Amino acid sequence: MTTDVTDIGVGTIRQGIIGGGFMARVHAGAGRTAGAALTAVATSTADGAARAAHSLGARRSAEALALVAAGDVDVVHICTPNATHAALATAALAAGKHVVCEKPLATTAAAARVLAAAADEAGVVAAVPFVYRYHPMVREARARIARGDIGALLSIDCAYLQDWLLQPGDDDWRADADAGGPSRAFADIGSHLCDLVEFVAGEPIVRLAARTRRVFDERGGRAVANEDIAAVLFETASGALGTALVSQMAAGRKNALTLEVHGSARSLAFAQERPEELWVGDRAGSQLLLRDPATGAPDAVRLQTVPAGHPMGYVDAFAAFVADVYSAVRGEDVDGLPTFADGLRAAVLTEAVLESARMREWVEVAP
Ligand code: SOE
Repeated sequence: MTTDVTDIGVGTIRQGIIGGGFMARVHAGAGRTAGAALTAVATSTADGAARAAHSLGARRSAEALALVAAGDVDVVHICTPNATHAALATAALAAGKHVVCEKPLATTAAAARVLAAAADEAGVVAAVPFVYRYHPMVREARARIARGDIGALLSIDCAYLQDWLLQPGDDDWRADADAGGPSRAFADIGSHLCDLVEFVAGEPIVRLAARTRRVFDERGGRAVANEDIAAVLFETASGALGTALVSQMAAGRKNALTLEVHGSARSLAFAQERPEELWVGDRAGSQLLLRDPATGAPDAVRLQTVPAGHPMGYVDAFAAFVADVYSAVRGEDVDGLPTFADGLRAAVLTEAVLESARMREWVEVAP
């Protein structure tokens, strides 16, 4: 890592962000919390970049390809529409930069595979924000499963439900297959869900059967070619059976990611909108565990920045993710960092879902 010592501290990581929307704001805030300096922001237009640089507090605006090569940027954060990820990440890796690329890493598994290989080759830190891994109670669930608390894994019941595309007039670039890719609901939020299933359960999904549904063929006067809803049956390596419902049209549900894992001894349930809690299901009496750095598993405790009773949430999880990226950039070992290999995994699962839905068949997924 090179550092410009003229006006920022030695060792300060210099962040460059491409994109000016909601996620760019989240990445900038998380970078600030992690002690980074935001040196440059790029968007698709010079005016947009200047506005975004001002509102995010960057030192300057830039053009995207200039930003990835800039000498005053150590880590490039890519927060642009899905179809642009692969080219920007490729350019950043070629310039020797560390990269944080929003999910989906690419709109095809083939392109994601090339990126994962390029990241390995470059020997840099290349991460994808599967940010829900960074809720302390998710780490608590993962640690309990790893140490055998729930017994043998039997079944998994999970969902990711939103309602922001409920109406025919609701539109977004994600609904445009050219910008968003061939999958929408699954690539956008189902990818988070599958990542969490495999991360928490500690085993891969090995086969799945899916149906997808597009409720409106047109949004914003444009033809829609990707799905609003996906329902998936799956099986994990040890034979656990799972169900996953993914929808951007579930009225009243805003960001309802839920994961419930059933073992031969106990169950565990986490709900993203109630991130301070982990439900421990037991036939002899269930418990609602509250986040508490005094009692948690070490990996859950390390992500807690405030004492029990001071609610932590999405923004804290994102800050913890970015802090781990920067620790990895400094050469430290961090457990559970989602990398381009995990981005590739999500792309493979997304293609398996589309293929199964198209063929109306179970599809094998290589671990
Ligand atoms: C929109 O569906 C969105 O912002 C996703 O893109 C994010 O990944 C998810 O965390 C929340 O919903």
